[in-house]
Amino acid sequence: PYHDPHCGGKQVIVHLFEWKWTDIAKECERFLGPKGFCGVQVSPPMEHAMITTDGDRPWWERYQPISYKLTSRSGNEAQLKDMVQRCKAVGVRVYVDAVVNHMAGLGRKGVGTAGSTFDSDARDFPGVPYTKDNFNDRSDCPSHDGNVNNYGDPKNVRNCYLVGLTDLDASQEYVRDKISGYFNHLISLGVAGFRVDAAKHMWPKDLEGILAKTHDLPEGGRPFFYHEVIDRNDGAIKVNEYFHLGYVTEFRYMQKVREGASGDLGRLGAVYDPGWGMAPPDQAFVFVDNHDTQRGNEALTYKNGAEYKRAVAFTLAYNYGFTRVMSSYYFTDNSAGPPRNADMSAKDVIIKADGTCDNGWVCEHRWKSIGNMAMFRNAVTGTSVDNFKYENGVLSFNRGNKGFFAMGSNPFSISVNTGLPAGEYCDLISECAQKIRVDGSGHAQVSPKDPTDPFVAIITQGGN
Ligand code: ARE
Ligand code: CA
Repeated sequence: PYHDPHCGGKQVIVHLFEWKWTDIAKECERFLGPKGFCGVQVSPPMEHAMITTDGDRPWWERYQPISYKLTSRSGNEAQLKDMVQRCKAVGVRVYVDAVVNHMAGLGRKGVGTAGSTFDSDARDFPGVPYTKDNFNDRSDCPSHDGNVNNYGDPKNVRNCYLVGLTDLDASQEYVRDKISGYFNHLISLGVAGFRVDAAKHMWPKDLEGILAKTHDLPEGGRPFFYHEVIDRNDGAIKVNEYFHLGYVTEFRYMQKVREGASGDLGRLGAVYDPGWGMAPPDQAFVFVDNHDTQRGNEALTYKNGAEYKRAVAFTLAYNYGFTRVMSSYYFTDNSAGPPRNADMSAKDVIIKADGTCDNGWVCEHRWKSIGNMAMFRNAVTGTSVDNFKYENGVLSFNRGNKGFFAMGSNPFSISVNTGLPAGEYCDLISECAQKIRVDGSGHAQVSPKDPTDPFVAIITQGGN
């Protein structure tokens, strides 16, 4: 019931990490709508702590809630509402990163981005309000120091403090009312769904209680939910505990796609490994990297260039899971916040004449072999992967009789059975700068238009 993203059957969302609401509204209108994106995951919109480290404001301050007032580094409520509505008007929905497992970390006190006071050690958040009684305490948490430190014990994972973040007791009706009230407020503004941050650290039955109090969308239907549950078969918490509550993040996909895209591309045919406990395609929420893993060394990221493009383009061409594309800013320091002005506000996203971004924003979603694949994914929905083939460094397959995709580690020219009816089709990657001619037997001569971007993608519907 929580698996419909409410975007007219489209299949790809993009995480515009740390973008301002005013920039997201423009991006929906000028790019995401026309390119067929289903929606945008936005950074947490609630009031958060303001943390200064080395004269900078780290991105992760936004994962320390102070209240559910809608003023954050990305903008205020009026700007949020305007963005949500303008995106919706061009067919792009907004999904909110919902930080509801906890409030700000121990040792912090002061004023949040909306002006509310708080004192974490006293568990006092008058902007909600939450008081001491609304939090888990040491008697609920089997841990020597009160922190999450034993992933083999669900009670430790869910009742203790994740990196010292004050953990809410969501078994209380009062806490469920406050969290669902936050969701309902966002739904009333036109938001279509939620990423539940740290869902692994919340009891599924507490999420059930919160979702039971969460309204339908104004146009009807349950909001879309996807839960951040990191499961690599290495702890007590399994993704399947959350299947009835929405999609679950599938971190094993991230690992598999990295292995495949960095080496023998043929291995990409085995990215979905049910034997490893991976969620089935209609439950798995997949991505090549996210805002956490792009700061570690386990995922491919924009810094990997060609390998990264292969991983993302493949993800969008294939048939596993519901897909999210990452869109970042350049960074070297893992804590560094978004590109900012002297007054600490985030810089505007600037679009250059060639369609790429400036001012410190990477905009992976605008790279041709990524941004143009949303249309491909939409067009081939529901078809199988056929003629999967890896030969001479080129991976190719078709999606039923609706689309054909090829990529290589190097430029290529292949004669291949595309599985498509005869016709002339626009190559989506080149934005129709070349057409691919398929003969009566389904065969075509296929090579990338731009040898530095070795991908070809064609679709039968709306693609010629
Ligand atoms: C910051 C400081 C800390 C400080 C804390 C409290 O870095 O030193 O103690 O504040 O003051 C983000 C940052 C954190 C940051 C936090 C709050 O990443 O560094 O802490 O914001 O500002 C686990 C969880 C998973 C979580 C990851 C990071 O299961 O839910 O850790 N991911 C989400 C978000 C993060 C966010 C939070 C949760 C908190 O995506 O961006 O943190 O809201 C194994 C386990 C996983 C575990 C993983 C990493 O794989 O199986 O469960 O993930 O290791 O530990
Ligand atoms: Ca918890």
